Amino acid sequence: MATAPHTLVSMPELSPGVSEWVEQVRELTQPAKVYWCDGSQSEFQRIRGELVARGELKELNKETFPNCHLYRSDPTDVARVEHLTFVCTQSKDDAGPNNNWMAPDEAKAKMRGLFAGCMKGRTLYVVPYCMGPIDSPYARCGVEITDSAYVVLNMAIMTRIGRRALERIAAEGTFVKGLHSTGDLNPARRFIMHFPEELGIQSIGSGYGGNALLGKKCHALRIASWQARSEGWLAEHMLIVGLQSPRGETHYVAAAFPSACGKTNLAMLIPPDALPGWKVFTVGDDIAWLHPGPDGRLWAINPESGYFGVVPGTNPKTNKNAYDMIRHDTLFTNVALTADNEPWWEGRKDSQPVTDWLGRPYDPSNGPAAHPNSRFTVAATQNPAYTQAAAEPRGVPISALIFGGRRRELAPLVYEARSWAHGVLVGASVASETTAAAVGEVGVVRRDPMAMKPFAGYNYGDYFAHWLNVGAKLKRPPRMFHVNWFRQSADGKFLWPGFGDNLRVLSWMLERCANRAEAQDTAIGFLPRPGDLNLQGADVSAQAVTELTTVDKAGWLREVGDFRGYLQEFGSHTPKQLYDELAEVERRLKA
Ligand code: GTP
Ligand code: SPV
Ligand code: MN
Repeated sequence: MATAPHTLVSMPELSPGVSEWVEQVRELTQPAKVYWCDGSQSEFQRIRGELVARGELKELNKETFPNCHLYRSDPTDVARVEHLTFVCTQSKDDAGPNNNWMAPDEAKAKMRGLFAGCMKGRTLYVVPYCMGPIDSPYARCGVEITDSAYVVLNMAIMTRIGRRALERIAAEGTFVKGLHSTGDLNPARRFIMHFPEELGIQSIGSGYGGNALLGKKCHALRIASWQARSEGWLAEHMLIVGLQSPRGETHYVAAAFPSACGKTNLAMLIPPDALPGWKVFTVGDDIAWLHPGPDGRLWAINPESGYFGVVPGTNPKTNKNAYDMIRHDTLFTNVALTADNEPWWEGRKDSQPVTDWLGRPYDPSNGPAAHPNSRFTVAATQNPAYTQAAAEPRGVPISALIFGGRRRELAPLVYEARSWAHGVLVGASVASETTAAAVGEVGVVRRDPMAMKPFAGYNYGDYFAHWLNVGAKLKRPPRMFHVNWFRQSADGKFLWPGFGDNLRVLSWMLERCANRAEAQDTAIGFLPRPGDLNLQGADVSAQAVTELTTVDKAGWLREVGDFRGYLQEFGSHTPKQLYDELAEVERRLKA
């Protein structure tokens, strides 16, 4: 077979700009070896084999979970660390009160000290990657340098890595520089630093998820949101899903929910039997890059090529697509094991754990068997609902934007905003209970505008203004909605069945978009009356539906006051239009 001419050029020769930076990092970190990842299947298998041989990765049951492996992270390193994540802009005001800030020079000096000699005896991997379809004008490239082979495997699944990404970098001349080392995994020496003005990321002391897979939250959200602001687009914590109705119309919607609040599940939902004729297509499960298109609509690409998804709760009833998808060729992190060497997690009902996520014999008094933030890493193409639209260079047109949170109380099942500006207010007012996706207390309601509290790479006041500006450019803006799948009754039970049944809410939204569905006009927006939702065959009481579609005026008046106080934290950065929209909601609540 003839060799393609471009493979005659070695990877370091392909991009002198990248080579020069790799050389600087090599001098600083002093690895035993430097290895450039070409992104081939054979390379992936070799690196995975080396991890298995070193005992860092455990092969799972070959018959029932072929090509699946378990990785146990350091027990102190199991989630994102928001308190150790910084946005380092020249001006503190640019990072805003929503971010931890450090002056760039101070941050670099601190990180230089930590990176000095940190790769002694280790391999330095150079991972060129592309976020988005490689031939998309909206895709952006970066290079992650890491000393973690586990990170390399994850990046290989989650992004498009290797030679083609490097070729694009060589042609474009710019790339995001991401430097990562697991360091000594000591939380006291763990920092995730962002330098948006220089397109730089430096991360040390963690090997886990969003802290270490730098293409994901660090690049595709924090750095990208900064770039998107000056370039007129949006980088968001959103799933993208296509819904084909029984009429044969396909609409794409994008939805922002905070971490561990249902994006992966909604992106691949299975229609309930009572709603025949619907088809669901997953474009993305975590991140959307949204661009105003020449046709006046908003278009979305998924910059990722895989899913780093929450394992607990996944079973054939909640999410059969995900359950089937992770039966083969999947990297599991921090799950438990059965006696048959199968992965096990809370919510997997068909077997029992014998070993917990820490490798100890399972004892319920030690807490859950799988870590609540245990994750699967899997190629998007393994999803039964995967669509080729995810590889479409121009992306997909968005008919509706959805915001949501995990709220026991107050927020109804669904409501629709009156306009784009009102929708920005609705998105900005998202509040949600904290989850195990980040270190810290779980179940505390906090403000999480557009589900971007941990990820907006600049001042939230400026971010809200940017959202308003993007909408003003759209001739055919998507409708905007807010949902809450997590309302609870007084005895702590979910009022709404969720998962596949969420299609009942989505179908109402699409009917609203087509001006075919009715609604009640309330102070907070348009809500379905119970009769406007298709609830045929749904396991939900009439009383619960009434509760889910009622606006608690006193509660909402308190919410408005609380939210106004929150907006004031951003001082003069908060756009006046947002206060005007809030005043209008308040006026209606008092009317
Ligand atoms: P990140 O990957 O952290 O950004 O999270 P995500 O938003 O993709 O969350 P995911 O879909 O993984 O869901 C997190 C948890 O919420 C899982 O344990 C799910 O089983 C549960 N969940 C998802 N959708 C629903 C729902 O509609 N109702 C209920 N009750 N639980 C849900
Ligand atoms: C999240 O926390 O929102 C995730 C997982 O999607 S992580 O990659 O760790 O950010
Ligand atoms: Mn996420």
